[in-house]
Amino acid sequence: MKRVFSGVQPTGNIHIGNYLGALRQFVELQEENECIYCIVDLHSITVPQDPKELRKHILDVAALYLAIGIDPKKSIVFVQSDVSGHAELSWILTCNSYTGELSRMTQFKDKSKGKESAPTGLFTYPILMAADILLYDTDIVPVGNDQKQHIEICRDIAMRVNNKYKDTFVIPDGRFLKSGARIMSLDDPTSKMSKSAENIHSRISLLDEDSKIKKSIMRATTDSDGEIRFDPENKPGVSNLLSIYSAFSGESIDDIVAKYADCGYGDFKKDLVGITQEAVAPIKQNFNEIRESDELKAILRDGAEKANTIAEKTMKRVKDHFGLGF
Ligand code: AQP
Repeated sequence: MKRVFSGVQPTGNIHIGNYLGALRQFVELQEENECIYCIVDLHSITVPQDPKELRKHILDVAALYLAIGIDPKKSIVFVQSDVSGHAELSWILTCNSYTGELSRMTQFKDKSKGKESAPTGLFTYPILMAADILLYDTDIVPVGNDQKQHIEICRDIAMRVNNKYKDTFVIPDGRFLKSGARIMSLDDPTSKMSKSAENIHSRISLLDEDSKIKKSIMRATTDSDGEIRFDPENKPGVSNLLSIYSAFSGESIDDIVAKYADCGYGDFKKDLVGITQEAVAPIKQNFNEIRESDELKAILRDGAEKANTIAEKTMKRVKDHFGLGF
């Protein structure tokens, strides 16, 4: 049995990119592994958050975890700031990482673009993520493609520590899906779909109303040549819609292209609207029931207790190996 860890930032409603790239793996993996799923609130404050909104989003993400099928009897579900080991280990790893390697992270470059000075937390984000993963002796990290670089730096730091001190950390592997690992923005298919993008029609949230899903897909950016073909370089908009269609329906891209060979974008988009609405309908229904129930907070408290028991063991080992304390 392998140990699995992953997390989502409570920076807004989970969108279909988060779901197709990462979250649907969470459900599948819990059947045969020991899974730990976290709501990474400490990561979310690397950019300013409204405290009231943040609290709401933490519970929304927790409810969405359960709504998509994460079973708290099989998996540990908890909030990152409830386990102090994340911040503690993060500092120890900070002392074993270099500004050079952090400066190469594309997420930092993107999020700090055009700013003379960026928040330090944005710069050290990958170290906190490494701490999240290493704290639980994680074997597998199911994430979207955008996290590849962060998994690499986590592995580098872990190997560096293992070489310098006694064997301390398990070296984790990222798990990336073939289909849906990078869903692009609907209004600008050259950048990834994101929770915090200003235009709400750039994404589809798992909690969107049917009418909003329809509007966002029907106005999604395509191109003027009218041919349904998978060509991410020259036809990023159509290719992105084909990826979403394939990830939700399970049909191969080639089969979908053949099916719509004689159709225009309008017919293809209309069918994609139906497929997407159908896929998120049960999640929305489950979410509304779970979000209102008293059980949600009890599940998070129980999850934090279980996570803390594992984290404390790792921290004891780390402190022993580093000679910290007495
Ligand atoms: N567009 C995407 N396609 C596929 N997977 C994606 N993920 C994120 N965007 C896509 C994966 O979802 C998981 C959770 O992501 P996150 O909440 O940690 O933060 P993020 O990567 O910063 O996601 P957003 O939605 O873009 O948030 P904001 O707007 O706040 O920056 C991760 O496994 C991620 O790979």
